[in-house]
Amino acid sequence: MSEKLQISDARLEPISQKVLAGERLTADDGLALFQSHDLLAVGWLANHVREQRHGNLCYFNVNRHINPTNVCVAHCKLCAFGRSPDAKGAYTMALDEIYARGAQGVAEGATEFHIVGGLHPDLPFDYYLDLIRGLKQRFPQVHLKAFTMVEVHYYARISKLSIRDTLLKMKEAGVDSLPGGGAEIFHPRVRRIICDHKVSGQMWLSIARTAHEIGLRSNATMLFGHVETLEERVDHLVRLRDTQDKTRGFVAFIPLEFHPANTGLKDIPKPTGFDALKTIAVSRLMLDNFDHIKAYWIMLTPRIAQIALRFGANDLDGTVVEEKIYHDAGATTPEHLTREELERLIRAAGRVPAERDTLYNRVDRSKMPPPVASPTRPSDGFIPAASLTVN
Ligand code: V47
Repeated sequence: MSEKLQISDARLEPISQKVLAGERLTADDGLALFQSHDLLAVGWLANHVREQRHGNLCYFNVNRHINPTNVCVAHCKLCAFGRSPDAKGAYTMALDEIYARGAQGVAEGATEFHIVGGLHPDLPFDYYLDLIRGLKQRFPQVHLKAFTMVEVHYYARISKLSIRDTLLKMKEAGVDSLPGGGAEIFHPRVRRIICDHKVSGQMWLSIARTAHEIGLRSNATMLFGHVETLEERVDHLVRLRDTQDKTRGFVAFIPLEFHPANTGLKDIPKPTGFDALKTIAVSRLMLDNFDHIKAYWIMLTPRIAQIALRFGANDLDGTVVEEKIYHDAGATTPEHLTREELERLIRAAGRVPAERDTLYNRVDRSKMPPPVASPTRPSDGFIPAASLTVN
């Protein structure tokens, strides 16, 4: 990217002055940024803010996704993952199966389990609490980032508890933070089309606020590139920014690119790389109170995610290992990148890799007990702790 800002779209001039002066952007500014085709200028500004906050560092973590069930009563049009209980491919993991996955993750050095699943019609809330207790008991050192606002809402309903009490029980069982999924686009017009049985945008934000109030931090996402307008994207970002002003509980923001294959919206063309990079850049510029913007390589592809590190993103997410939500929706990316591969992508973008935990504390492998090679995936990117260095 050029050392100097070069603007070819005159509408970006006043916005660039605000960004350089550290002033908050308005919804109209956000819209102008989204409407602009001057991607390099938008990216330059986002990169400027990103470097002010994080210098040259790019974060990643060693994590493992666990999706306990894909059985789901919501039947969202946007989703290719959820199944009816008797549908082909429907599964629900026994708790021992989940613990075995956890053990495998720990053997590979995971510091986080990212746990999300479908809204199962028959599993009681206790299944999820036992799952968390069991993982925490076995792997107390691993951060459990578990259950989206949508799942929390469902558990409250099936257990007849308030949202607050549901969250308190989750916390007591060992949930450390919440992932950012299920936010989609908050505007009701969009939700009616893509996920009409899911919690409203307002409810999603209210649950996030309650989680933050009881000391559970969370991430936030935005699913882009389907039926939403640019105004609705801006509205989504502004609502998140307003909530963050109140709670400061959001850790990271993850723009999620829509994958249409095998969904009820399969005729919608996939978002372009141009749109993905612009959305990451505009998110960085609008969300001035979010520290971290993730380029989730699983959905962006490692190539676009790498470029995003110069367009506002400061994190590549993690090693992941097993991913179902995007791969059921036709993603052709790998399900796993090794730590070495993540570091190579980061270095090749001129950034300095920094391993982090879920809350962005630096991970120093030299101070951790060495992971043991996994019995089931012995040579898949496993690097003994002794050979790891923290930058
Ligand atoms: O909530 C579902 C989205 C989300 C599709 O918090 C789809 O660190 C695209 O939230 N095409 C789950 N997207 C993933 C998620 C996430 C990912 C990585 C990190 C974190 C974090 C959170 O994926 C869902 C939904 O918004 N999704 N189906 C689809 N066909």
